[in-house]
Amino acid sequence: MFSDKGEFKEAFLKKLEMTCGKSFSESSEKDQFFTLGLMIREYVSTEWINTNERYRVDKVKQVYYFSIEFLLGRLLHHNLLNLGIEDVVASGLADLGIDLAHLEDVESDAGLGNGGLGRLAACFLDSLASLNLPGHGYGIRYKHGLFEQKIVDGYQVELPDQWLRNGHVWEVRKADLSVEIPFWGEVEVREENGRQVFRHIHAERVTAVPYDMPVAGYKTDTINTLRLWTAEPSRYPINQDVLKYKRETESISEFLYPDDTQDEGKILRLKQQYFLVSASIKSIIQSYKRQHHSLINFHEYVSIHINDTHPVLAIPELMRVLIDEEGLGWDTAWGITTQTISYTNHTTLSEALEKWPVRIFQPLLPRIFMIVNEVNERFCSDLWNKYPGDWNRIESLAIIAHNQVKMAHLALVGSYSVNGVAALHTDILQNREMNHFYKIFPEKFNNKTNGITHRSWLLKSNPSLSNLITMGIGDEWIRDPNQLRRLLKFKNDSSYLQAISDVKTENKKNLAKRIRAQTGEWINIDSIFDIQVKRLHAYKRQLLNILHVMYLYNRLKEDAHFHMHPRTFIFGAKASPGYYFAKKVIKLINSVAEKVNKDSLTKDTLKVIFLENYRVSLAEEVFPAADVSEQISTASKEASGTGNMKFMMNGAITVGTLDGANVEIHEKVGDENIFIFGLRSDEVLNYYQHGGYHSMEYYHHDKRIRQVMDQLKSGFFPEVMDEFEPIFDSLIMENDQYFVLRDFSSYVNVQESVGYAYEDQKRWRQMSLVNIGESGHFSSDRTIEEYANEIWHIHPS
Ligand code: 26V
Repeated sequence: MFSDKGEFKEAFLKKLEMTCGKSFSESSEKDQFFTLGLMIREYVSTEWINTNERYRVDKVKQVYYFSIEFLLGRLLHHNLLNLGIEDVVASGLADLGIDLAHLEDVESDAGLGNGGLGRLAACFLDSLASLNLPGHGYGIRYKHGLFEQKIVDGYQVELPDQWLRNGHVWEVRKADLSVEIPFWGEVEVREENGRQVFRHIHAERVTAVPYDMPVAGYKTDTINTLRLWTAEPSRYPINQDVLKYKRETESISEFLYPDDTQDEGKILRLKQQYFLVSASIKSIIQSYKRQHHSLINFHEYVSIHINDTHPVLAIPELMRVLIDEEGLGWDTAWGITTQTISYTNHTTLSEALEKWPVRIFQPLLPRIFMIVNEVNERFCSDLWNKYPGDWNRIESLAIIAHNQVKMAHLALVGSYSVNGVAALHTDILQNREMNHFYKIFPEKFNNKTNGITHRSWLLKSNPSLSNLITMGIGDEWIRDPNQLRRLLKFKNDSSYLQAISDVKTENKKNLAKRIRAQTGEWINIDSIFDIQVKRLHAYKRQLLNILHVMYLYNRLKEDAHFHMHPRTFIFGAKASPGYYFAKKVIKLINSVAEKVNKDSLTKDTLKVIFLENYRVSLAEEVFPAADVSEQISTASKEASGTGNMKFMMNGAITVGTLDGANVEIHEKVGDENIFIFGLRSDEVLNYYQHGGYHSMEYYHHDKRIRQVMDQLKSGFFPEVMDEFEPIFDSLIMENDQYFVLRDFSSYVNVQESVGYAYEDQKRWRQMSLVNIGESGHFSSDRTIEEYANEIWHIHPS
């Protein structure tokens, strides 16, 4: 059906009539998209079944990646590429007068994630399948993913995301594989044959219904599964408010939580977490039992990976199943569990570490709480033997303390592997944040530097560059991204460098066109496209970037001789709805944009653009068009970053601090091909530990800073009088926790050298080439191979 264009067209037209009940001439783009999607899903179904059959018959060890987020974006083009049918489909459709690119635009983003953590999960699924590894994702099918962002008068406004409005063509509902999840109620304890037996009674039951999506590897036979759960009512209770029950159950899979400081106390979020792990473990055990008689060797065939602590209740839930349902003793169950579960930590920010009040946890999950309590007691008693009398240490390591359940501690105790996501991050975990645990369980700790799938972030999103690469070194790099290093031989080949630069210009034109359509702004293609796209957080320091823009504006206004290469500063960022400071920064960026872009003196040199509703599908247009990648977090705060890798792979040059994976990017490309500035992580941590930073001094001693800071309060933005005072206060009165002013001067200097470097186009193009050539290391194929070999012990099948 997809091997021959004629056959494809015929099948497409027939399918369209059958599914939409319309003739081709009456059909809409939506109909056509849906038809094509269905055809693809049916096309993979045989291989999908075969893959599962192979795993089952060969009893291969499989990994299940539990994640509260999967940020997939759109899948049409992705699937066409991986299945190797893009050309047939595109040309077949073209014959029918359909532009494939238009059909792609019909698809909504599956935005079931906040940012890096959720996108990492999506990249991992692609690498697992492409490497023929038996690995599946388990998550929640949120009715509403991350909110849609509108900018109104420069302010962020949130609208609910409606990605399921037109259905989701890639999924298959499997109601027969539903499982029931109990909440609330009590635990009844009885003695049976000299053994304590636990029964969860009077519970409120919710049905978890799986929706499966095929995950096709790049030109392989492997089709893995992403299983997303939906919450539905179980049997309706008699004599109760049926509508209320329906509403309450369905609310579990209604919304993705936007990461938020006020997480504390949100029962629904804890419900979501237990819902995910309980449903997933039940389903894994069901299929495991179809192949094996006993659960004793479970860990030899199953690895469960928890993406951050959100799914950490997998630990007590697996214990519960093994003990209460399978009749194993505590020690046996604990042995199996702690050889099954592995855990990735994605942040050291204390405000992001999950803690649940016992008063919420215990009534909602009474049996799970008992198990966590038992785990805690046993762990504390081990600690007591190891550190007799050291109460302070025991208190700080306990899983339950001060009436709170600490999810990271549970993960550390109940798993066999704990990894950070970049070398620096792992180092900080081991030697600082989790040092006490590292001393107890040194063998558990390891590093797995993040990666991105080069198939999505280069092959798919930047076809012109991909073609050029293939022309230069053949197409082996698609299977083996390390081959990209072979590009380095073109370092002195001016025609190849020119061609790379031409591709960049073409991509910049495309982005400029979109910006023009959305904002009405004309962008100078010869300006440096300087881009910062990521969630808005104080530690990521979008503020440093925009304050620098204000400084440049001042220079241009005050000094007729001031020279700078024209620059377009592009931002894209969503702020968590309750994050007051982050929203102020968005408003500031938009106010600066308004002022700078209108000023006839500066508008040809300086432009500021805020891209509304930054999301995966927009990201795919942004990275290929970047000259400069802004990775300017306060050192020690960004666990890894993955946007940094996407920019690098598309030939942008990083302006960054030595934070997260920037450190490793720097090691790969060398000093000459990156712009490093600012405090180092040990300097930052030193300041936190010993004090010594007084932001006020920088305000007084650096008149560039003083001018910009005063403009936040004066009539610089006439229509918003005291709007930015909270920003001023956080920098001056609250002593600037993120060292924005401390790093300002260093940032100004490095940005000046960026401008000079760009004007030496030969040098710039060489830098760009080196970045592309060295980016293969940051493919998630490398990352996944490390996880497979060193943590999961799974093999290609
Ligand atoms: C959550 C919160 C919630 C409370 C307010 C502050 C805050 C700050 C950060 C987070 C994110 C926690 C987990 C996370 O998404 N980490 C990201 O994971 C990426 C994939 O490993 C990594 O590249 C990013 O550096 C890391 O921030």
